[in-house]
Amino acid sequence: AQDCQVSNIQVMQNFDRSRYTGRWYAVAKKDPVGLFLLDNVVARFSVDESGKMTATAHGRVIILNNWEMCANMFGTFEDTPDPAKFKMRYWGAASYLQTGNDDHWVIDTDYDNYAIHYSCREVDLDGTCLDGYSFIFSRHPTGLRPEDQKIVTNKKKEICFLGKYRRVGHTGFCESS
Ligand code: DAO
Repeated sequence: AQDCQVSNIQVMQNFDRSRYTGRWYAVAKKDPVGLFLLDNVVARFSVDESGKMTATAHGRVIILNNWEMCANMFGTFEDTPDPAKFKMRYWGAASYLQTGNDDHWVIDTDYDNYAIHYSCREVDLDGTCLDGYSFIFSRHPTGLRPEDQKIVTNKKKEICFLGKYRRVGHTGFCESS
């Protein structure tokens, strides 16, 4: 099932962006080269009047060598022919934060408990992902429910990121700002 070709990765069927809205807590992350968001990552998705998906996110970051702060980020999503695949343009509330334009794919979600996100920034010559990142999101700050863990592990395998995730902690660092 998994040949690790980015073009063969299965995404969520009939993705429903309105059911995806609201708060998601990142509970695990596979980092890209030059990681940015460290922990305390919470994303909030919305759908505007015209039906476009947008998001805000915050997370702890370390910038300029050693300055720890809470980054407030914004994202807008451009639709593609696949309803679960978006192009995400993102930027920070402050000019020194990261900006970019990444793929943003929803691999799987039950909308109420878990979601698996995937983004490959650079596809290798052999069609596999050379530089990518992925968030495992939960609706619950405490983490994934035991019954969702097996599904998530299988999907990590399918996107060829199994074993590459680290846990994302929530200590309240970004709650005051
Ligand atoms: O943390 O290393 C990284 C890469 C993540 C970059 C994207 C951050 C901004 C996201 C904004 C909207 C939401 C999901």
